[in-house]
Amino acid sequence: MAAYAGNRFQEMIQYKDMSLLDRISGPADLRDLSISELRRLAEEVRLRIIETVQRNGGHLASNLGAVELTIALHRVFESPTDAIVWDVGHQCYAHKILTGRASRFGTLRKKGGLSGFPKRQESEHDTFDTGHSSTAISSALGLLAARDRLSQGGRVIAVVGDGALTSGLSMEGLSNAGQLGLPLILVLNDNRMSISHSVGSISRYLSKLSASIRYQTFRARIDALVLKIPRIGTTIYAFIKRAKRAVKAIFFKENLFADYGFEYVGPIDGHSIPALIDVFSHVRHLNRPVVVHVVTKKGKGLEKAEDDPESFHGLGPACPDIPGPGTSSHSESFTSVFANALLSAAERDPRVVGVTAAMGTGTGISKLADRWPHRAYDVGIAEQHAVAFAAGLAQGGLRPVVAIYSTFMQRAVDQVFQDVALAKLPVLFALDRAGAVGEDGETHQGIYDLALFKAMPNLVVFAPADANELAAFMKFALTLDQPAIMRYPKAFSACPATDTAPLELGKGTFLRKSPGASILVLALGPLAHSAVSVSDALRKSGLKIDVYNLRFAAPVDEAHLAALCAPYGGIVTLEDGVRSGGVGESIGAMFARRDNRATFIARGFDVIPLAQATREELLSAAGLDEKGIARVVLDMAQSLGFAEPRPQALSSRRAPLEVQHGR
Ligand SMILES: Cc1ncc(C[n+]2csc(CCOP(=O)(O)OP(=O)(O)O)c2C)c(N)n1
Repeated sequence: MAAYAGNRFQEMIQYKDMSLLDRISGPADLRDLSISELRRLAEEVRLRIIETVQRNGGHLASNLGAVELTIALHRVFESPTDAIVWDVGHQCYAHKILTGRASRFGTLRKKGGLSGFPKRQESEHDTFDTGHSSTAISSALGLLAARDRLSQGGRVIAVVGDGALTSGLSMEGLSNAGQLGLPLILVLNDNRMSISHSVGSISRYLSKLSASIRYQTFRARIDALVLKIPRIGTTIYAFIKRAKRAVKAIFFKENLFADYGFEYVGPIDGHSIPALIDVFSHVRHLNRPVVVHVVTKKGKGLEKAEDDPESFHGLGPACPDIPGPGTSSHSESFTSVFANALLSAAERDPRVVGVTAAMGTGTGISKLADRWPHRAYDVGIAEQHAVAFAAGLAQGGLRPVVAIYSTFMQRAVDQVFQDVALAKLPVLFALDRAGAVGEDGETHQGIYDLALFKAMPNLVVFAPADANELAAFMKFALTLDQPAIMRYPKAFSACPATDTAPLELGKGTFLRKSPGASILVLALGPLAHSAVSVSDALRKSGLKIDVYNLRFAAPVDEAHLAALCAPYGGIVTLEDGVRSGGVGESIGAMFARRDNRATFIARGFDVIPLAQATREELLSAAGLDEKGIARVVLDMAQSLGFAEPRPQALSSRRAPLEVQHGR
């Protein structure tokens, strides 16, 4: 607590014993509370969020900003009959706390614990499972259309941030909502921030619109003053009220949302519980689509988060990150290696520019922006646009580097295919957070990119094993006359000085090779270094395991790979992605085509939603940690007659995701 707490929170601790939260078992309990009790409840909820995020990590600033809004929504609407749809879902902590999950809130983002995002499996109050941005208007509208068709009651409320609104998907939803005219309630939670400052014309437009909040405050003061005038005060007040309505009508005609076919109410102070309750109580009776524009402060109530909402958007858990395999205290995150490599590339080549979709800091593009603001484009939460835009940049003669998290790149699969790959344009994609991602859970895992992109024409797919390879590939890719993807995890890189073999398109490199070795591990990305650690450990007990770093998932020089695999009796592939459609499956198919009869095992993730846990826990469950790799090669060596029965400690458990293709 101490690290975060301002004075206000120290005071709150004093009345923690008389917790109002303990009296809330569901949203209905909010209806018995007075406004001052609701305000106190907001403080308690804030404290609970801060304490938990400090321990477990998670989204802090967005959640602190949405506390009063959440309380007012649950006070007025009757969830789950009235469905609340949270866009992205990263701001749903207060909602979770108020909908019967306060006692489990300490398990947030832990393996087997509460998700950091809405999850239908967790509660009937969670309408959709989310994590990716800008879907709420569309999915809420669909739900409303279904309810309308099936003559079911209940209001549907979409809560969308100003950042999420900038996405094309939100605009598509707005357009369709205006067309259908169903009574969708769209709460626009405008804090002027995405993760960084909101960008783009829509954002500028919202700022202009919000400027009128000053007008409303001024008006409220005038009202109060006028009412104090003896005798004629009430008459003047009634006159002003009529005039105000007229002013309001003129103002709203100019409104973008009105043009889309929505009623518009706002802007409203999103931290004033009575104002929010008042407006929600009115709009719940409307029979047309309505936008309630709410202005909030990201990080509200916590000084540091209010001052620097970007740094407090998402926080890691209290314990330091556990370094990846083979790392030393000098190791660096892949993200940081990428950011520096991009700077060097930009220094060498003035055609190099960077593109990010609202993730400048997370991807490292912000480093380029700091140095050359005009060579870094933040396009907002608009992955599809980012890719098509990069196609244009490349067609125009630049060398764009587009940095997007693996999971969010799923949004732009078709733009990668049509606008970049088919057109063979030299765009370099840097997919950060590839592989098992961890605590953000199912929606954020980066395990599908290999299967999605490796089958696309002209597209090189590369996975650096370490920092050296990432930097080398940046140089290499920017000399290619074709597009390339480079995918790497949120992890620290091992940087052994030994791996300096030059890059050759479609070929990998041996990291361990000894005469007479009977088993070969083919590994993609940083798992190659885990395999090296295992190989070195087993060598001490006399077992020789060779390790080949595949480097490329596409293209693969099949003849070269087949020839180097030929001498081995057993082959294991390792990849930090789904096995189906992955490199292991392709290599297995190649062996079948070429009649390679080695015993073959492909390790990777099954095609089942990969739930939240630490990255280490996820790799371990899939048999992709050092212990799991040792287990599989020892098993194989034993079945091939090259090893003594393995020690008990290793034989206790077989990884559940393993496939045997022994022939
Ligand atoms: C498709 C997609 N791209 C990027 C992200 C990463 N992301 C999570 S929250 C967020 C900012 C959302 O801003 P806003 O909607 O204004 O909500 P706020 O955090 O400001 O409350 C971003 C970019 C995402 N979740 N989904």
